[in-house]
Amino acid sequence: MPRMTASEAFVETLVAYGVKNVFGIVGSAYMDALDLFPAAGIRFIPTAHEQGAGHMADGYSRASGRHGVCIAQNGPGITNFVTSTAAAYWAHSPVVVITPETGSSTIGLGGFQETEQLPIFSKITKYQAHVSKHPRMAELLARCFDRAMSERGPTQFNIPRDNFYGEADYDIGKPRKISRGPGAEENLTEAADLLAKAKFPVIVSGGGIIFSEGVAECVALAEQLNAPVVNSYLHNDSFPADHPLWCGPLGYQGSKAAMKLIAQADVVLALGTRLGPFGTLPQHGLDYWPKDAKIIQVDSDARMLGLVKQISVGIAGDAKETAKALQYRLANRKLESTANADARRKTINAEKAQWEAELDGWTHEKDPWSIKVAEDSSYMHPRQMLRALESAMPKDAMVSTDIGNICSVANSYLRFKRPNSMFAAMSFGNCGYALPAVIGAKVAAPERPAIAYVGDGAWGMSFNEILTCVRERIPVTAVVFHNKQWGAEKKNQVDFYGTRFIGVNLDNPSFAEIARAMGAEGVRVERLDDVGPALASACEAQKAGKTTVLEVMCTMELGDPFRRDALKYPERLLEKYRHTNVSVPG
Ligand SMILES: Cc1ncc(C[n+]2csc(CCOP(=O)(O)OP(=O)(O)O)c2C)c(N)n1
Ligand SMILES: [Mg+2]
Repeated sequence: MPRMTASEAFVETLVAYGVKNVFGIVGSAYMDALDLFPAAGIRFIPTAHEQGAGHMADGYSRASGRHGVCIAQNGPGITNFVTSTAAAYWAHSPVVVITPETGSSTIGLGGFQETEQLPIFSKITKYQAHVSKHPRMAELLARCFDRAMSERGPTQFNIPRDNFYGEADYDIGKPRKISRGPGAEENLTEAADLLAKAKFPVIVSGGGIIFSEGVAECVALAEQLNAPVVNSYLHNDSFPADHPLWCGPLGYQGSKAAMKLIAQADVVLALGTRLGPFGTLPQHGLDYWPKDAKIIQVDSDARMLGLVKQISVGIAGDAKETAKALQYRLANRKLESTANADARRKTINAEKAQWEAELDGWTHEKDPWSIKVAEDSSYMHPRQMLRALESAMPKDAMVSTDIGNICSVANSYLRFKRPNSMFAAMSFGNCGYALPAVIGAKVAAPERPAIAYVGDGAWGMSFNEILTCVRERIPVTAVVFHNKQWGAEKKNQVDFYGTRFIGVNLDNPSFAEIARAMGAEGVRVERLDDVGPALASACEAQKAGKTTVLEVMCTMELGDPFRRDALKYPERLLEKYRHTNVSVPG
């Protein structure tokens, strides 16, 4: 065990785990270690805000399949990581959040930049390590890396800042790749029996397929069963969209073809998905979840099995390994689904064709409020604009999406041929995710076009990171949907609160001009015909190191709301508020 300083042990552990990029904002707390980064071959990427750094680490890990790492100053720098860590938690991203803490000899005295940093993150991390003595530096940091990967989520490395100093004999860890198996024999046999007898099997391909690098195995199993494959919510890149068995995503603003097909299933194989409640809610008026079907759920976390949906068989396994094992068990067996394969293929094709035709014809939203606001506007219908972006999408693009009405509607228009291509804000659903996430993704895959879809409200929370793109020459394209409103929330006021608008209208400056002032390119797009060419040239400009903000002018029309499931019409009891009552339609 070589003798070294604690800072050296810290940096050497990062090197041992293959860390090449660390996102953060400088701070005295870890300056002794930071000073070593260049000599260690680690790029420190300074950001505009620590939340941005956390999302970048998340995007980096999602694009690369490797760890993302972020670091900041004790106290306020660390509390700025809360939202990004929660987002990474729900995206299952292996982000190592390094949180230097106030010095151990003065803790509790209320000195400078002090707060208890472990309780804050206790519910949004998979593991927390606290370095109480510097000789444990390397051991605990290595554990944070291993657990982030094996438990698929952020881990926290909390270190009182004085523990960056001192000497010891450190044993530098090596990454431990602990593979999960396909699940228990008896569960696999049960699942294979159900699948062999299924007349209309449907596969849900989830994030676990991406994380386990199991797309090829999922494709092989789908082909063996002639089973339509639907993507779990916001994992549109979990199955190749150009495959004949691909049917599109479930969930909010997802594919009607996917929903209508899964509704007919007698057996559902949910591969690598927790079947989260928000991702399986009724949509487009379709209550599609097949209540009488046998459900086989595969998840690497046994606690997710049967948590949300009733299941017939639960398999605690690695999605890829389970898909392989099932394929093996089904080979040379008589499969009921073979007999009617042609008919089912026809059904799949017909549903897909119908949905495409519906999308082509769905040029604008058809509710009375949307029709009225669009009539008075010369700007673009969001759906037409999203279709134009889809057609112009460059090959091999990575797209991050924010939380908002237009970003959500985009779900139907985002198709990918390969995994690690779509980075949505997942179930934590925080506005301000998409730009920093795609910046991190671009660092991980500089050769791929990187595009963020962001609403104008969410843009206000995150456009500071354009500074990072320019300063650090990380070229991305941001498509900002300028509709002058916090649209997703306004939709609730339209549908449930008698179109009384409170806090939802946005009087914005020109985001294209702001982008130019920040040193990026800024382009305002008002006409549908200009959308595709603008996206293409902005992505081309990435090759020359240029970041572009496309300010896309949209009407105020709004698609279906997020939370129809959770809102009620107001019913006030006090006289002074009675005028706000809205009577239930119909
Ligand atoms: C951090 C955060 N704050 C508030 C919300 C609640 N919220 C959800 S969608 C939304 C509106 C988004 O507006 P915008 O980004 O302009 O997109 P649009 O809906 O107009 O397309 C808000 C405020 C949230 N999800 N995250
Ligand atoms: Mg908006």
